[in-house]
Amino acid sequence: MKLNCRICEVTVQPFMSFGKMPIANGFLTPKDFDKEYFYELKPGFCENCLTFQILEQPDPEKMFHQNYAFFSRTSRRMVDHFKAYADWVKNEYLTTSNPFVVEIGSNDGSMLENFSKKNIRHLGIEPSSNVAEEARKYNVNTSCAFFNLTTAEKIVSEYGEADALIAANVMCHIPDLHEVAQGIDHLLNSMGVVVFEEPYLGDMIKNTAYDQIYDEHVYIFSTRSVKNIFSKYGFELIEVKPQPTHGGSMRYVLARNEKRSISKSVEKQLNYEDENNLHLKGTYDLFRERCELSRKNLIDILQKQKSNGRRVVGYAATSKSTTVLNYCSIGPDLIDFISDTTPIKQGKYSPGAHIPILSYEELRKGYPDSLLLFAWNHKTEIMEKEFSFLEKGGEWIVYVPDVALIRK
Ligand code: DWN
Ligand code: SAH
Repeated sequence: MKLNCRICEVTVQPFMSFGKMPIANGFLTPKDFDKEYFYELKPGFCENCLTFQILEQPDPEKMFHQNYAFFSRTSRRMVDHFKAYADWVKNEYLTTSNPFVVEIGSNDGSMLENFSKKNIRHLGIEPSSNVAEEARKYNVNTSCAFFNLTTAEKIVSEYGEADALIAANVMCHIPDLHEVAQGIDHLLNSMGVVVFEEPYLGDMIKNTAYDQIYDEHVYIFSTRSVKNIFSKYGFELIEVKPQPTHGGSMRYVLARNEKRSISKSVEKQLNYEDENNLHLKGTYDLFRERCELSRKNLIDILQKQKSNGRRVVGYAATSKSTTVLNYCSIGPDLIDFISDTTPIKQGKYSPGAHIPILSYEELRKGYPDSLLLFAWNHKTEIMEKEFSFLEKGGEWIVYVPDVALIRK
């Protein structure tokens, strides 16, 4: 089948396939097992516009709806991070007398509540109605919609132009970035800025963090790809700032051409990407080989645990874990259950692999021999919370950057 780049439309061949995948956040009950939806997860790298992307994606409405399972507030450190992010945007870019800021993918309002508390005019655009409803409990003005040109037109007619469009972990979820760029162009005033941060391609490749690839993440951006995409719409990249969040992210700042000065950070990051061969196809062939090795090592470790009669429980039913469990064919034979703090996931089963999801309280009733860390991006926060697990002789199984056991 001929597949085209979503950005520049040249033909792109997938460099690997992770096989058939379910909806990453499609937690389900046994009555729905036989109707479960699958698509083929196959990433490709466009050598023309240098954008890393998945070549088949389920319709957005299948992923983002009234039962969306991810709530940003499940990580205390992310809540702190969003406060610092919001303060930074305010200090750097909201310098007019009555600024207006729009966030897309505002989820449960963890970012925008920081503007709301300061009485700054704001609006969240969030298509998943359950998380949008949660945001309203924090006095966050939220509209339930997908961001596109039509949404931007409605915002401008109701509120006027915006000083900043901000986002975290959502730009990489939207297949039609041409519409997004047109919407942004319509929405922002002449000095307006776009600020967003997303998982960074350089970190994903360096750490073999293949679980960043799943249905919602249609793109994994590099500095070069972001610069290319938005340059078609009269926006230039004026700053990049690496972030430690979600296992390695990048914050991008864009402004209309020649309106603001360009920081040296952009050139520096572009050089880093060239030095690390992010523009070359061969990099992705090597990545595929490391994914295959990671899969082999993880299955080996879990099978050894099983043959030694050791009990393994998964820690956090992340979206990322759906790729790992299905790519490695890990099921309830190897993992007893996955513990997760999100009520909407509890009592259900993991997508595809059908491992039971139980509450955190269930885990605390009696630690297993081993915990498989699916939320490796929140390792610091989780290790602090679970220090007694290692003290009591437990061991962590981790797989990013390498498959390994952590013991006291
Ligand atoms: O881009 C996205 C990021 C921001 O969030 C989305 N596409 C979906 C989601 O990805 P994820 O599910 O991989 O996110 P996290 O933040 O790695 O995982 C959150 C899950 O982990 C939640 O279900 C809660 C759970 N968790 C837990 O059980 N105990 C998290 C922490 C920190 C904990 O201590
Ligand atoms: N910004 C939050 C949530 C990230 S999860 C955080 O970083 O924690 C991605 C979010 O983007 C979901 O809440 C999803 O419903 C939303 N989303 C998906 N497509 C969107 C679109 N086209 N416009 C706006 N939001 C979208």
